[in-house]
Amino acid sequence: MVRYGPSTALLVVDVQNDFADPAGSLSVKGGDTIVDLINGKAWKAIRAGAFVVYTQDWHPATTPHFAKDGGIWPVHCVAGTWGAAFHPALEVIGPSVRKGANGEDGYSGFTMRDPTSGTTVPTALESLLRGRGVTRVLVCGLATDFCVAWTAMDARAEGFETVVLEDLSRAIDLGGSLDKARADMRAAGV
Ligand code: VGL
Ligand code: ZN
Repeated sequence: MVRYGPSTALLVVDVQNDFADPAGSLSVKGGDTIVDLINGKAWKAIRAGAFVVYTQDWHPATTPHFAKDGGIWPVHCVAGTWGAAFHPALEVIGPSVRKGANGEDGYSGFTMRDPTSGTTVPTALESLLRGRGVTRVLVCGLATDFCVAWTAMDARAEGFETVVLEDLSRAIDLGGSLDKARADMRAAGV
C-alpha cells in the first residue's frame, strides 16, 4: 500500500513519445498502457498534498549517448522534437526537469555525466525536492531498467526513502538489464 503526504514526491520519469508511443524511436513495450495509470496516481498524490515532478530525456542531435556517435542507443528524445515531447495523454501537473541538454550522458533524473570531462553535474531535481521538504520518493515511468532504476538509486543515495512503482513502469529489458536493475536497486536499498 502506497501512502502519500506532503513529504512524499511522485517522480514520473521520461513518459515521452520516443519511449511511450509505439511509433517512437526507442519504444518501450507497453509504454502507452501506463499513461492513464500514472495520471490517476498523480492526481491522487496532489490531492494528498504530495509533490509530482516529471523528467524528460532531452538530448542534442549529436551526443555520445547515441549509437551513431559512439554510444548504444538509437537517436531519441532530441530537444524540441515530437519524440522528446510528453506523451499527449500524460497530464503534466507538476514541474518538469530536463536532462542531457548539453550533451550529458547517463540515465538518472538527478545527475548527468559530462561526456568530455567525465564529471557529474546535478540537475534541478534534488533542490526542487528539498525545497518542498520531500523525504520520500516514489518513482515510475520509462524505462524501469534504465532511467527509472538510476533515478531511484540516486534518490536513495541522496538519502530519500525510495520506492519504485513497477506496475506504473515498463522496461526495455536489453540482455538481462531488467533483472540486473532489480538486483542493483535492491542492493542499493530501493
Ligand atoms: C532511457 C535509454 C536511453 C530511459 C533514456 O529513459 O530509460 N533509456 N535514454
Ligand atoms: Zn536517452
